[in-house]
Amino acid sequence: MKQLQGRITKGIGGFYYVDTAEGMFECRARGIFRKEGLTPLVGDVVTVLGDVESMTGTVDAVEPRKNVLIRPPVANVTQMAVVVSTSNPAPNLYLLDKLIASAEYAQIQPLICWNKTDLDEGSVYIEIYEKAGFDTLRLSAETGWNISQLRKKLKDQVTVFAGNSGVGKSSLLNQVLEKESFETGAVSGRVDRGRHTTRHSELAALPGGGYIIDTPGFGTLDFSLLNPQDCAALFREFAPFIDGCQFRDCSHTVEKGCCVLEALREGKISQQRHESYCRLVQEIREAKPWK
Ligand SMILES: Nc1nc2c(ncn2[C@@H]2O[C@H](COP(=O)(O)OP(=O)(O)OP(=O)(O)O)[C@@H](O)[C@H]2O)c(=O)[nH]1
Ligand SMILES: [Mg+2]
Ligand SMILES: [Zn+2]
Repeated sequence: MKQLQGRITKGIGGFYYVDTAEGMFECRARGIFRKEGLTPLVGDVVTVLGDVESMTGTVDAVEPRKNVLIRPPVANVTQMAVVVSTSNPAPNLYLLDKLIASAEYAQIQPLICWNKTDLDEGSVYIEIYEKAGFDTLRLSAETGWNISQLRKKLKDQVTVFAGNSGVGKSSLLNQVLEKESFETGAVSGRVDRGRHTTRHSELAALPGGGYIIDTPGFGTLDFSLLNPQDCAALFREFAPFIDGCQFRDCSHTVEKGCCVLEALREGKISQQRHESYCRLVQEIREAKPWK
């Protein structure tokens, strides 16, 4: 038996698949974890006691986690690639803004990936996000345009790919890996069937270092820990104006003399981003009327 460091890439039916310098080990978790109420997660950095002949072993220890995402359940994510298509389906900017906010909330770097630029350039939308200061890529999984740029951004990061169904997350990942690792599917009919082409979360190792995670497209996020007054901090381009706002309890939605609203009028903050902000505040207020 040999002690090895590795990363859990997949968990299925009580087995954990751990990527190590000596290859992939199929492991069981040590019984003690269950007693302690600890479930190893995809993304965990672990110590394995492994048998190199059979490539099987046990997960013996889990390193402290830097963060944990609930949906998908993944640990130690460093970057969220928020994928949005310029066309087919048309961009859902509220979902995009919510995904960005959830990345900011989890202190994960957002990377906005505009896919399907072969169908539509999408410049009107893209410029909003560039101006707001986000790392933004124009891509096409169909033609392979800018995939090398995407590879550079993914190097040595643990990147989760998020975005609604049909935007091309799996297609982009297949391009990055230069093989058909992930199942893709046609856009039409998905909603009717009520299911996604991608159904579980799994880390894939990148040849140059780093991991990527495909996720089933999702349209809802867990903001249950978030209060309305925390939302403004999740819209990074508001920051310089929030500090200047003279009202301590300003919601930055309707108040006269609000610096954020002033910046909005002057075009320093985009109308569309501020609308998403107001909608998110409203959504959280409705979910938590006591706040
Ligand atoms: N024209 C064009 N079509 C694309 C592009 N990328 C993906 N597609 C197509 O869009 C459809 C959906 O792609 P998927 O990669 O399965 O989308 P997904 O985001 O993984 O979807 P879920 O797994 O359901 O969340 C497929 O038919 C792809 O061929 C692109 O850049 N341009
Ligand atoms: Mg997919
Ligand atoms: Zn204000």
